[in-house]
Amino acid sequence: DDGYRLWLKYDLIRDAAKRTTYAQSAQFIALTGNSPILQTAANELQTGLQGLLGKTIPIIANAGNRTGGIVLTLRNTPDAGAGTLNDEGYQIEQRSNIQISAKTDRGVLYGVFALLRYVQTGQSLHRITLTSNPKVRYRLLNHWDNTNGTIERGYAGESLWKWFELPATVDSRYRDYARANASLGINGTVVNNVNASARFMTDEYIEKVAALANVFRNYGIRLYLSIYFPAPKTIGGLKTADPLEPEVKKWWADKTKAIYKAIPDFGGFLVKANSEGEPGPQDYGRTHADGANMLAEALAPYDGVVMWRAFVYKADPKADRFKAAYEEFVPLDGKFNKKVIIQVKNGPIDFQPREPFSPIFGNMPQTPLSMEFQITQEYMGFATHTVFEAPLFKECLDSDTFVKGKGSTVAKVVDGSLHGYNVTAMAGVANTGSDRNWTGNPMAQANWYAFGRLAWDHTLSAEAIAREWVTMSLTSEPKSVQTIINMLLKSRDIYVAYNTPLGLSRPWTGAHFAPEPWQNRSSRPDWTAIYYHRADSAGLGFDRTTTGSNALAQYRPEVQQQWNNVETCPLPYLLWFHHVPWTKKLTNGRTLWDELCVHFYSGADSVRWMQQQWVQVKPAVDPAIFADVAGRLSTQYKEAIWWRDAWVLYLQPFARQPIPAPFKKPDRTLDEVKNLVNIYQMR
Ligand code: BDP
Repeated sequence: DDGYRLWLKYDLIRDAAKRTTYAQSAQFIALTGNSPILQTAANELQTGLQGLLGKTIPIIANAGNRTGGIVLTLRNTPDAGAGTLNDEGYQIEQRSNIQISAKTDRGVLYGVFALLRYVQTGQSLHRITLTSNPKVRYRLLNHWDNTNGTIERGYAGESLWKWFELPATVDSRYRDYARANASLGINGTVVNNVNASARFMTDEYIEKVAALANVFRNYGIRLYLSIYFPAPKTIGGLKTADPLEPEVKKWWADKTKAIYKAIPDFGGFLVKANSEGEPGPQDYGRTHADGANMLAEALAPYDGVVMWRAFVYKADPKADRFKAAYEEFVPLDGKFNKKVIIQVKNGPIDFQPREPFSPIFGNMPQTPLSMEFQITQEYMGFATHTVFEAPLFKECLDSDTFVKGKGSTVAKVVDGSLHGYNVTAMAGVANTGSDRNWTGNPMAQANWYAFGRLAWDHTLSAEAIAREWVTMSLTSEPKSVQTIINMLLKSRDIYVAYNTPLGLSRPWTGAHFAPEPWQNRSSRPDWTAIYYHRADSAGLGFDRTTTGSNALAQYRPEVQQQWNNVETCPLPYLLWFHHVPWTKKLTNGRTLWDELCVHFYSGADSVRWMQQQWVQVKPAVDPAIFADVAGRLSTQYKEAIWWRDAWVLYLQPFARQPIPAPFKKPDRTLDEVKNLVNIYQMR
């Protein structure tokens, strides 16, 4: 198995009796109504059942008096049954037939995938009754793909989009990409990098992306583009890109019109502006709101939105980067056009393996906020380390902001229920590429899966998501399923333990892969590692209490209380908020130094444990996938030790403490580790 089919394997169910039972309720597929998406839904159901049950189920136009089939229906007029459905929700009910009904064809498509998931995970269809609505409206992948085929922070090959061949040649893989996303309920995709090329606004590229949109449309997926803010200058020939200049507004209005002509269901723009060197409205003395609103006005005649990113931080040597996005965006609350969604990374810094939730969540009650997660493992071992991200996503979504009292979770901010808005969104930076198995590491498919499922329903548990994914993708043998779930659920904490335990963050430079806690030189202080961990002879960690940067003040008092006392701060967040003396006794009785060592050493050892778990499932999983993952785990083990040694050897001279028993001193020197990293960074 080369992994290409992802979780949509549709292999024959081995148990013949089970097949017969399913087949009794799937004697035909009746499709009333017609639209390309409904056709997609019927075809997908037919293909899926053909694989699972080993027979071709006929698609008929009308069930008439027949029973024992599956009926796909659109209910445009709300009735008792569909009353609780939103535009993309579905209802599945078994009466004399299994009815899959929805208000829109997309809802029907999502219902079909839900039914297939039921069968794929071995659940009974008898008397099935299921109603499901997506909790957020815009559920998007963000691809950081460039015109030359490379992917920023992509670890699974080249871009899926073959720009040189498009629009004349349309790779069949685009369709499989769309299927996979639709099966999760993802309904939009930004195809190009947030560090955007202006070329995407040229006629040449609009034609190319339109060819992609034509494929995606049949799966209910709308295409979006990242824009380069100064495009009116660079490709439009204007002297300025000032968002308040009439000629600039006109340029964007005309451009938007041209895009909608080519792509009538175009989704809108994603914008990275005045961030990490990208130009933006501030270059003209304007605000983020001025920039975003100008684009929103260009989109006014159409059903499109602006997703404006809040990932900003100025190069101020005295500033705490943690506070930057909040400081720039919170004052703008209420100043954005209705079509603007502010897209906020889950944490205040940058997709670290563990971050507290961004304090922007909850603090812009008048502005829809989109959650931006990073699926691609930029900071989590690329495609070699196995890190299941659902626990990370959940940890953030379930965090309580307390802005409207207890229970004001980040998820409720994002799904609009806390502040009562219905323009809601979640975005995941994609981990897909041209590798045959899409994600490089077969286990990383689970992260794409988890993002999609949580964007649909953030109340799903990480365990439930893992169970679905493992059962559909790897094996249905119960003991092995449990072993893999167990391993997945622990994998993120294991990574954190050897990489950034106790609230450490960002111990690296450009590549974001090799350990470099010693890295102290860069064009900006906040692009060094020492800026973040602040190791010195007194202790370790970033003081963000009132004696330090006071970033904690950006949270509600109840949240501050959880974190602002070094005596009671939960250990996973300790060094995010405190500069802690090396010999300080922590809540569990160990000193900081000893506790760090426990994490580094046991983290690395736990990768061994993961290897042992994986060996146990060998008989139950496909040999090629088994070998692929086993190989990656052995690399991960080597690299976990590398991380452990780098941290321990680098921190020990500050801590001036022995490595506690039973751990053994690394059998290499700090210089040797540094040298390894230098060689790694060479070209
Ligand atoms: C950082 C990445 C960089 C992205 C940036 C962003 O290293 O490649 O461009 O995030 O999100 O983490 O804009």
